[in-house]
Amino acid sequence: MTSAAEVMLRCSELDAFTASPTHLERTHLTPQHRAANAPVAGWMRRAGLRVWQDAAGNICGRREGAAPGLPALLLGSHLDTVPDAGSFDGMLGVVMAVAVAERLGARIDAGELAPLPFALEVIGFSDEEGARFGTALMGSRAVAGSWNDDWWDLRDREGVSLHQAFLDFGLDPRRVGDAARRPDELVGYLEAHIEQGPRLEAADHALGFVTTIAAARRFRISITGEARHAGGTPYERRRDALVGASEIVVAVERIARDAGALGTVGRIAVQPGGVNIVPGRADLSLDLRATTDAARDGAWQKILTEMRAICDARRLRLDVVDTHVAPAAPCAPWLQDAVVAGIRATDHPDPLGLWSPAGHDAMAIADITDIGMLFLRCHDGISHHPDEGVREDDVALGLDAFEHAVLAVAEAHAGARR
Ligand code: HGY
Ligand code: MN
Ligand code: MN
Repeated sequence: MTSAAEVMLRCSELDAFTASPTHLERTHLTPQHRAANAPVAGWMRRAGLRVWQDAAGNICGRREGAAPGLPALLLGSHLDTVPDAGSFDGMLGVVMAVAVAERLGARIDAGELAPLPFALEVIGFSDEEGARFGTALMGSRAVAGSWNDDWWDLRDREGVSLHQAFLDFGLDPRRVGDAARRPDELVGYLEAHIEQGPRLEAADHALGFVTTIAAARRFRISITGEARHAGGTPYERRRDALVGASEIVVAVERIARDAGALGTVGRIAVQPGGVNIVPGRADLSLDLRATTDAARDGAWQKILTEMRAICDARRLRLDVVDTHVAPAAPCAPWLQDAVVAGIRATDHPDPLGLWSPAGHDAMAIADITDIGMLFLRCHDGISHHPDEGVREDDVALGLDAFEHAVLAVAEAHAGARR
C-alpha cells in the first residue's frame, strides 16, 4: 500500500517536471504538464485504475463499483503550479486520492470490504492556478461543462494562444466538450488539500473540513498617465501612472481589510520603465476574495469608487478588465459530514470546520455535483512558495481520514438509495 512516506516522495518526484532550473513552475499544457501526467498515470494504473487523458488534458483514472457503469465518486486536485511553487498545493491531493483508491481497491479485492455502491474516479486537473493564461480552473471547468470559448484567444507571456497550446499539447480544441461530465454520472467530489493558511497549525489540528470556498474575482487594472522627462517635468505638470497605482495598491489593502475581504495586487508592470522617465502607464493585477459573493462584490464596489477618485485627482485614465470570477462554493452538508466522520475515525479531536480563502477545483466541480474538502495542516500556513510543507504523520492521518470519508460517502449514498 502507498504509505504517507511514499505520498511525500511522489510529490517531490513531480518537482522534477518544471519549466525552470531554479524553481518549481508547471503550467497548463506545457511539456512539464505532459511530463507530470505520465508518472501520475503510472501510479493510477498501479492502483488498479483504468487510465485516460481527457479532452482538456486532465489525467483520469477509474475503478468500477459493485456493477459496471455506476455513477462515480470523484477524488482529485490539480497538478499545475504557480511560479516558484511548493510541492504540495494540488499535487498532494492528487497523490493522496490515488493512494486512497489503491487502498480501498486492495481491501475490496481481498474481500475485506464490499464493492462500493459507486465507481471511484481520480482526476489530476490540468489548470487550477490560471498561471499561464490568467483564467483559472480551466481543467475543472472543462469537466464541469462550463468551458468558455472566449478563452481560446487568451495568450501567455510569449503570446501563444490557448488554442495553439491545445494543438501543441496534441489536443483537439474542437473536442474540449468531450471532457464534460453530466451530473447523473457523479455521486460527488472530494478533494484533499493543504490548508494554505495558519489556522489548523494554530489550533494544533492535523486535519480540518471545509465549510465553504471563497468567492473570488480577478481583474487587470490599467492606469494611463503621460510619460515625461523625470528632470524637466514639474510635479504640477505630471500625470504619473505609477504614483496613482501606488495609492491604489494601498487603498486595496485598507478597503479589503475593512470589508473582511482579501485583496492582493500580485503583479505590477510599469511603462516605459526608464529610470529617468515619469511612468506613463501601470498595469496591475487584483485578486479579490471573500466568504460570500455579496461581500466580495461590496468590497469591489468600494475599491472601484476609490480608484476612480484617485485617477480623477491625478488626471489619469482607469481601465478595468474582469479576468476571472468564481462564486462562493459551499460544501454539501452530507459531504462535510463524511469528511468529519473520516477525521473522527483517526481519533482526532473535535474536527475543525474552516472556510477556504484559497480557491480550488472543487469550486468548478460544484456546478455539476456536491463537493467536500479535507484540509491538512501545512507548515506555518505557507503556500505558493517553495517553503510549503506538510508533516508525514499528518499525511498518514489524512490518508486514513480520506479513506474513511469515502466509506462514509458509500454508507450515506447506499442509505439514500434504500
Ligand atoms: O489562488 C488560489 O487560491 C488557488 O491556489 N489557485
Ligand atoms: Mn494554489
Ligand atoms: Mn491548490
